[in-house]
Amino acid sequence: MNLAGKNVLVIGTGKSGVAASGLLVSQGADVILFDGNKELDKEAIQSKTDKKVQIVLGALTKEQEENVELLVLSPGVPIDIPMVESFQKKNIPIWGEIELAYQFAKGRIAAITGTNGKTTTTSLAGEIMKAYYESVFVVGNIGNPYTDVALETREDTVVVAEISSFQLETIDQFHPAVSAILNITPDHLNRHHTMECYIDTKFNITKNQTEKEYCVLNYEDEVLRQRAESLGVNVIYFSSQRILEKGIYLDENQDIIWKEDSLIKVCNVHDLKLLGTHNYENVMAAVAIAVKIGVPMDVIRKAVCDFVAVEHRIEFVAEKNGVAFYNDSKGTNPDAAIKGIQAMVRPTLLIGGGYDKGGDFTEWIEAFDGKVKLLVLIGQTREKIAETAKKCGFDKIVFAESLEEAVNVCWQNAESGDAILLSPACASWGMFPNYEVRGEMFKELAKGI
Ligand code: UMA
Repeated sequence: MNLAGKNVLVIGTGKSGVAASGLLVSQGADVILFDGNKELDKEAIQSKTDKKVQIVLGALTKEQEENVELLVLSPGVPIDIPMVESFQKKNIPIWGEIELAYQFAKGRIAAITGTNGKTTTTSLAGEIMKAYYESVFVVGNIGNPYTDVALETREDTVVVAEISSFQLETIDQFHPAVSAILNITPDHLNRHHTMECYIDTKFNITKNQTEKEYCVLNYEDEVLRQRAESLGVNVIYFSSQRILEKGIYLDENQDIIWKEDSLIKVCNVHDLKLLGTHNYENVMAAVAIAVKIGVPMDVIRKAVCDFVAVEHRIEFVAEKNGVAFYNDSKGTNPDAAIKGIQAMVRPTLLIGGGYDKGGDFTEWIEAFDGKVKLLVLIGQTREKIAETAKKCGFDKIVFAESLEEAVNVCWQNAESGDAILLSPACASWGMFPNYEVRGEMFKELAKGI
């Protein structure tokens, strides 16, 4: 689409909206960058954007609304809010920030989605690509808007993109050469309403792929396996539980094996700096993606063995008087937080709770498995989690008003040999702008003790 002189409305003044506005202005569009939150600091937003971008907070005028020719949405903006629906009714094209970037980007894309493991897999796939290709960009939900770099991409570029379900709601022609869906468990049900809708949205990642291209799927995820046959794309499975006829799997010797025409050992899990079966799955997915993009196995092997865990994901922070602090702020849903508690090998004082995404906490509490000495709850979900915990027979619960108070309560109750783990099973919103800020604060508090 030629955007010169077009009136474009961008909703959301976070990272994505700011980056999208920059790309649009560079293409000659007249841009309004809008945010529903009228309390935001307009000057601060303007300072991050081109001065040609008009910032509007709270509400648009009727004239501004009527002139819109293209709508660009930040990931955090649902497509079913009245404002977006009113443009939909007028047949105004609606692109997500990812779609906008795609329209102007060159090169091949490896796109990764799934409920959990996306960031680790994306980072690792990015590291593997960087070890072999000259022009590589790691973008998307990982925190780097694609629109920030779209114009720097070339024909030989490889873009590794972490794509959330929010971003998949608003793609149109976005077309990865290789896609991956790591797993699907309940998350973001307040946004997608039903599990069915959430699953459909995740599968959007393959919608423009052809039978010449690849989608990497977890064989052990029944939802993924059931849908695989109806996808018009080559499926490559990974499995941490069984030997596959074709694909990539973990064998009885803990070797990761790539099996296509012949059998190739990638590495043994003891060669990795990542811990836990969920991480071996992430590694297998990243390897499969890299093979299909065209990276030789010896390059992959070295990059995989050199890779260290990403920040905020079961990250060791410090040890004080024999008490270890772990930051798992990225445990933003029950399934991710289950991995967090499963990875603990010490009696654990666990900090949980946050924004309510409509999930159920039963399986998370059940995964405590006698390891949790004390559960300190913060945020909007604390009553809901406490009720669920009590139903499951767990009542060593304390409420705290802030993360600082939660850390102090844990510290006062900890003994040498214990772990203090922030793994909230909830998004940070309401108390923090994002999980990174929550994790950073936890690390500062832990180090300050
Ligand atoms: N806003 C409105 N109207 C609405 C909703 C939001 O105006 O109806 C405004 C808010 O007032 C706010 C702005 O939109 O000022 C925020 O936009 P945003 O939420 O899209 O935030 P960004 O800073 O652009 O960050 C987004 C992703 N955020 C979300 O998906 C919620 C970031 O993922 C991503 O890193 C970033 O784009 C870069 O592309 C974060 C995330 O929490 C990490 N993702 C979820 C997850 O991983 O579970 C999906």
